[in-house]
Amino acid sequence: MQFVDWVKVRVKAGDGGRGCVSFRREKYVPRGGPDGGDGGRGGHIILKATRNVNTLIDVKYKQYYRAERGEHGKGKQMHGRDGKDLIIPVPVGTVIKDEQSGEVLADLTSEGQEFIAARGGRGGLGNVHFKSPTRQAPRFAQSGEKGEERMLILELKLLADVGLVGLPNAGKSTLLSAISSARPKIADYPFTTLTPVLGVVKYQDFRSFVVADIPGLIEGAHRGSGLGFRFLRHVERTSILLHLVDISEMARGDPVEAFEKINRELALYSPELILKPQVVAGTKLDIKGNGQRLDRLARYCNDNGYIFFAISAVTGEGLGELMGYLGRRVEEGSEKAGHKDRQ
Ligand SMILES: Nc1nc2c(ncn2[C@@H]2O[C@H](COP(=O)(O)OP(=O)(O)OP(=O)(O)O)[C@@H](O)[C@H]2O)c(=O)[nH]1
Ligand SMILES: [Mg+2]
Repeated sequence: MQFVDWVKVRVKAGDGGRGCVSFRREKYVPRGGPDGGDGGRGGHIILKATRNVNTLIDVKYKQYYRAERGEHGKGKQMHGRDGKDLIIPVPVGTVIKDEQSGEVLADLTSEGQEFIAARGGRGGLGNVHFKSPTRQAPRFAQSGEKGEERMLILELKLLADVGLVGLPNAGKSTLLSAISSARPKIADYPFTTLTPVLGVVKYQDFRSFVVADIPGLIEGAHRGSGLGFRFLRHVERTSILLHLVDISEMARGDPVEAFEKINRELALYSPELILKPQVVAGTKLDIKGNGQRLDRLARYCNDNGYIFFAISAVTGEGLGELMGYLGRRVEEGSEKAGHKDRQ
């Protein structure tokens, strides 16, 4: 299925129903007073976060949502029925912005969270409200208020604890499939992963954290080269980046250069991203060859204050230590944040 994480959508709440102009008719009462009821409220447009959807694709194809109008008021002081609210399901992690001002209106980070994106118009008052000593028979009523209409930008930013970054082919998806039940596509060519994939890593019996695998990054990614840039927003909310570097004998180029190249792209994309704590893992330890690349990267990390692990997603070597470490870091991070974003 197509992964859609950015859409523009127009929403229009329901108009309020008209108030009613009506007069009582009773036997033996020749001139009954006004009894026109109020119109109903128009339906709201409500965005609701749910885990049942993973992308914004439905919203993208619909493009325009309109809620029901309120019913008009009726005689005998009867209120018109309110218009039905229209609830649009969106994935958890959807950020809602006003298209015109760019202002963030809401950030739906937990299951079931709702946001009224456009308010239904109030119903108009019926003529029963407009009777006064000098005006016994008001022949008018209020019309209903217009429902709000606005253009929204919806942006999905996945909620994960750890984001995997690295060059294409570094072994990100293979790692994710080794540590979680997620099954991202894996292959021996760059840009195998076309859309982000989340996996839940279980460790120490009952604990878990979420890892996001995104497409590989290449030089120029921040300008739009390759696929990576489009998906970097999905690691913006992680608390740690796990930076993977291929240290196998099959890899080409200098591992330190590969590492720095990715970091330059991250910095150019967003200064915040580069300030996130980074843990480095040299991958494909099972085919490390003479180990020169591994040694070079390990020494660089040591000299530059990066925590370094060497792993093989194929044999499982080093994975236990790395996951235990990441789990502890994620926990510390969420304690510091006072569990603000995590529920
Ligand atoms: N021997 C060995 N091969 C590995 C290991 N990890 C990944 N590979 C191989 O490396 C190739 C690329 O792996 P992927 O996991 O698809 O790499 P990726 O980083 O997700 O690549 P993109 O999605 O293109 O960015 C595949 O052929 C994997 O089988 C490992 O630990 N050992
Ligand atoms: Mg991949």
